[in-house]
Amino acid sequence: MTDLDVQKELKRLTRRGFLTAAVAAGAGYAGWKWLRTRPRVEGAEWPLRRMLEANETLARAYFSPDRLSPRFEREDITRARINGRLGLQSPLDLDAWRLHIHGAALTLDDLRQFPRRTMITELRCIEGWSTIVEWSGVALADVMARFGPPQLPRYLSMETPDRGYYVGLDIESALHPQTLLAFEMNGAPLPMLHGAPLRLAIPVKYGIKNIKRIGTIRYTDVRPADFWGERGYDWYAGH
Ligand SMILES: Nc1nc2c(c(=O)[nH]1)N[C@H]1C(S)=C(S)[C@@H](COP(=O)(O)O)O[C@H]1N2
Ligand SMILES: [Mo]
Repeated sequence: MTDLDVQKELKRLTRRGFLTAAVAAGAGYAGWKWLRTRPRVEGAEWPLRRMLEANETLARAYFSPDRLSPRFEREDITRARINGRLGLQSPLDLDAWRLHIHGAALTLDDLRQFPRRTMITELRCIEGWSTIVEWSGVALADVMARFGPPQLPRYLSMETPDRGYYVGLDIESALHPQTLLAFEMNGAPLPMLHGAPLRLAIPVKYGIKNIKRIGTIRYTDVRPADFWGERGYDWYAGH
């Protein structure tokens, strides 16, 4: 499939999914009730879930580690916006913080030993807005190569130290060259509400996967729990 075909197909499927919902809604309360009483599949009524699954299949087919998310210039950087404080409410002692990964407990200085990476990319929220941000940190793939099993499993999960927020990632997206463990944002240390001391910057995914204040990274072959995935959003959340 060419880019254009994929874009068209995605549009068509999305439209069809929305149409199912719109028809149900248009039929008035009865229709809405019908939609809302469809059996739930992983947290969403099936017509909606079918749409999300179609999107995931296409996004996966479309996904390639060589496909880079658009990069921007310094002058494109927009005013930062704070969204989502789940897992950020408990007090955090920055000196005591560690990244727990594959039996290791790493400090920020340990992470700084990896090659430094900087990128200016779009952070796109499913709510419909986006910001352009400069992120600096290290490639998650580099850290995984050092702190991970020789044979990588299919998934990886990340959670905040208090487990108030958690995301699941397919291993391909985790290994993507633009997937960073970021400790700086727009040229300054990561502010608290943007996820200090360490967050995920993953422009191939929607904002929901860009977890702030990472405490633990785990490897697994079982599709991991995902905060918004459990609440009916697309688990894959690629765009
Ligand atoms: N720990 C944590 N990380 C999170 C969230 C959250 O609620 N808690 N919200 C997510 C959502 S929905 C978005 S859009 C981005 C927003 O990042 P920002 O606040 O740095 O703009 O963070 C993501 N990471
Ligand atoms: Mo978001």
